[in-house]
Order: sequence, then structure tokens, then C-alpha cells
Amino acid sequence: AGGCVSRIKQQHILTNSQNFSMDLRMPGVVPTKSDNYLCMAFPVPTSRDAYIVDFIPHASMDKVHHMLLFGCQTPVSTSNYWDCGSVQGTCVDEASIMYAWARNAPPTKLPKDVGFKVGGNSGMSYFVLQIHYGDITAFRDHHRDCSGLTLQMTSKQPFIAGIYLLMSVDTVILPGKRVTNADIACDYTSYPIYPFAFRTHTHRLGKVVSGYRIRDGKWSLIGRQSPQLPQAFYPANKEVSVEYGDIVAARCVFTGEGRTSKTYIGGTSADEMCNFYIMYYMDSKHAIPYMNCMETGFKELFQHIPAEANVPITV
Ligand code: IYT
Ligand code: CU
Ligand code: CU
Repeated sequence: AGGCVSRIKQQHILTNSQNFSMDLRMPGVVPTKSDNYLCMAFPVPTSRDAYIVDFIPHASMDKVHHMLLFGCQTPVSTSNYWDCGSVQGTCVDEASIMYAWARNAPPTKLPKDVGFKVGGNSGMSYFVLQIHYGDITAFRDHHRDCSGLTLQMTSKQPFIAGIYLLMSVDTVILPGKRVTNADIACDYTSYPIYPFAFRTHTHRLGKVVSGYRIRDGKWSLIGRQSPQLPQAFYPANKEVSVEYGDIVAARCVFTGEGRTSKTYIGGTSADEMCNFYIMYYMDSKHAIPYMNCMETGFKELFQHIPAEANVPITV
């Protein structure tokens, strides 16, 4: 066993009265099979409001396929790490994603003066770190792994970061059918948000995922990406803010080619998902950290989607 065992599982390092950091590390794990998803929960110091202003990843490309950070109230376990592949998941209640690290993709930085609110009365009492160990040949020597993240925190922050998740709940992909679109759209009726990053997620059948703001009938691209590329947060089109009265919309393009039965939305790799995540900031006096959209919108609306949304991105 390497130097990883002696490491304290959670460290709070005070740099001054306003800034501190928190180390979230796997407790020296040895993944036992390829595509092992392991999760570990860490209590958020809840006594006062704190804001995450930076994420420093500690992961090596040869071991870790991806790493996600969630916040929630009730993780699956609070005592030890667990297998969080499709069966158990991350949290008993709803989890919110805050960070993604994916192999071969540069991690997105939060803009200056923007932070995710945690602790205090934020309703976020645990962090859950999820690590996907892809190929385990790097673990042939059975060494222990302490991959993870350092969170840079502060107690005072003018802008709040948040996530708007658009997801399809009812898409069915017919076997052999060349193209199936999953369309999602909702009226936006809240305070202004300023998107700065986006993330797409599908399983194997997704070809391209695009997200838009629709204002006065005009479609403006927030982001477009192949879900077959590393599923990190990529920079969003900064010119596009979303305000009361706008529509937020997304399309995932799937193919049913190569399948012999219907594919539904679900948690396994034989199922599919259609997700478009918008990471935004908003004025802290409103501070709405999580929103989602699961509606399909009107058929008529999507007749005007820009053609690019139908063009697969080849990887
Ligand atoms: C059915 C589905 O699309 N699930 C997605 C979106 C989702 C994310 C979170 C649903 C809930 C959440 O609390 I966070 I309820 C899904 O599971 N996406 C995966 C991750 O688990 C985050 C992904 O990689 O985007
Ligand atoms: Cu992965
Ligand atoms: Cu999924």
C-alpha cells in the first residue's frame, strides 16, 4: 500500500478567515473490475454558508475515466465508499451535479466571483464524489487509489452558480431506425441566468446534443456537442442569457442502428438518456441553484430548430 492509506479522508485547510479548502479523496480503493463506479460521501461543513469557487482535480488519465461531484441531502452511504454503478446510485434523494472531470477534456473554471453555495441553509449537506475507473489494467499491482478533488471555498460570494438540467423522460428509440430526436422545451419564468458552461449526456446511441434559448421566435445556441466526446462541461456561448419569457430547448439526436429491440430511457448502458446541463451564474439576491425541464415542448416549436442540431458530430 502506498502513501495513500495514511492520508486523512477529509481535510480542511484554512488559508485565512474567509478562504479555506476541502480535500475529497477516495479512501485508498482498489477497483476490482473494469468500468467500476465508486462513490464516497463527505459531509459539508454546514454551520455557515460557503461557496465553492474552484475545483482542483487529482486524477490520472491512465486510471480514471471520469469524475463527477454531486451535492445532496442523503447519500447512499455516509460511512464508507460504495459501488455506485447503475444499481445503487449516488443519493437516496435527488442529487445535483456541480463538477465534471473527464479524461482528455480541459476542466471548466468558474468565472471570477462565481461560486456554488453549500452548507448553511443551502440544503446541501453532503458532497458525493463519483469516480468511474475505466480500464483497470493500471491496477494490476493492486495499489490503492486516492483520486479526488480539492475544493477551494470562500465564505463570501457575489454571484451564485447553478445548474439547469433539461432531460427527456419518455424517448423510445426504435431498432434500426436511422434517426430519433428527443426534444425538450420549457418556458423560462425565473430571474435572469447567465450560462457559462454546458454538458451533454447520452449513452452509446447519442450523436449530437444541442441546447438553445428561444426569444421572440429566434433560436440562439447555448451549446452543441457530441455526447461521445468526454462528457465534461464545455464553455457555453457567453452572449446568450436567459430571462423571464424565454424558452429553453434542447434536442438529442439518436440512432437505433445496430439495435434489435426498442431502447428506452433508463440507467443501464443498454438504455439511453438525453441530458443537456446548463451551468450558469445569477445574482445572489435571487440565488436559485437548481432548475430542470422535462417537458417535450410543442411539435410546432421544433420545426424551427436550426439545422445544425440535426448534424451529427463525428468523433
Ligand atoms: C434519467 C436521466 O436522464 N438521468 C440523468 C439526469 C439526472 C441527473 C441527476 C437525473 C437526476 C439527477 O439527480 I444529477 I433525478 C442522469 O442520471 N445523468 C447522469 C448522471 O448520473 C449525472 C449523467 O452523467 O449526466
Ligand atoms: Cu466515465
Ligand atoms: Cu446516463
